Parts: sequence; C-alpha cells; structure tokens
Amino acid sequence: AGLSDKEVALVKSSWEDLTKVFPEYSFYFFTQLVQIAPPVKELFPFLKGSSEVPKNNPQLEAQALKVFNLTFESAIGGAIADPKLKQLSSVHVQKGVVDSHFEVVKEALLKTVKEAAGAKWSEDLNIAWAKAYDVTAAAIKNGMKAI
Ligand code: HEM
Ligand code: ISQ
Repeated sequence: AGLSDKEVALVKSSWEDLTKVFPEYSFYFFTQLVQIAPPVKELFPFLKGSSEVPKNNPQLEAQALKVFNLTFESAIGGAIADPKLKQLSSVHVQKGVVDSHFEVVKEALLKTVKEAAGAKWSEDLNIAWAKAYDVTAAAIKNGMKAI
C-alpha cells in the first residue's frame, strides 16, 4: 500500500537484521520511546512506575515485535484484517493512546531500524519504513475514531 517495489525490497532487506537479535532491538525501541516521551511509560504495564526499561522481558519483546510485524505486513501490502483492526483500535483507545503518540512511536521505530541496519542504513530505507508505519498508523487511527 503506497510503497514502490524498490521500497518493499528495502524493508525486506532490513527485516532479517532487525529480527535476528530482536530482544536487543525491542529494548532499544522502548528505550528510545521513553527517552523521547517519558510519560508514555505510564501506558505500558511492564514499564509503569519503573525507572528503567527492563532487560530480557518477554512481554516487552512480544509487544514490540507485534508493532514491527504489523508495520512489515503493511509494507509488503497486507491490510490488517477487520476484526483484528477493531480489537487493536479498541485496545489503544482504552489505554488512552492519542494521535500525537503515533509520532513518537514512529520516531522510536525509525531509530530502531537505523540501529539494526547499521552500515546498510540509507535515507531510502528510512523513507520506506516511514511509509509502512504511516499506512499502519493511519489504519489504527481511523479505527480508533470509529469507536
Ligand atoms: C497494544 C500495535 C501504536 C500503545 C498494542 C498491541 C499491538 C499494538 C499489536 C497489542 C494489542 C492486544 O493486546 O491485543 C501497535 C501498532 C502501532 C501502535 C502497529 C502503530 C502503527 C501505539 C501508540 C501507542 C501505543 C502510538 C502509544 C504510545 C500501546 C499500549 C498497548 C498497546 C499502551 C497495551 C499494552 C499492554 O497493556 O500490554 N499495540 N501500536 N501503541 N499499544 Fe500499540
Ligand atoms: C506500541 N504498541 C504496542 C507496543 C509497543 C512497543 C513499543 C513501542 C510502541 C508500541
């Protein structure tokens, strides 16, 4: 959805680097998120009230992986199935997520992609991931408005 073949290929090329050592990058992802917007910590049960992002936390890793998986699926052209989107949107509404939060998650996600890609990172790779994220975020935001 909205990505050129070249952009899809770029996202795919970085997927392996990202998922290979995902525990490390999920920690990085949350660390960036909390650094950019500290109050966001209060939204996540496994971060609430703690001064540091926990290492080797399976719950944290699973949540972070879901975000990357959905963004990856958007990149390669899959839409989120309707019942799943409804459920996902209602979880976010219930947790108190607002539109501005999507920007900070985007920033943290793109930083994580950069960290994982290392020397293979490029502006084009960044744009491809940003587009994939925007497609995913737009779907969830719309779903949230429909509740
Ligand atoms: C939960 C994905 C944006 C905060 C979830 C879940 C998924 C997900 C798959 C698990 C839902 C379930 O339990 O069934 C995404 C994706 C996003 C996105 C793909 C953007 C493209 C955001 C934003 C925030 C946020 C912007 C706010 C900072 C949360 C919270 C939970 C959650 C607080 C519940 C965590 C818990 O109680 O364990 N998200 N999310 N999400 N998301 Fe997001
Ligand atoms: C948004 N939703 C669910 C999990 C997340 C993990 C890290 C950053 C953002 C997230």
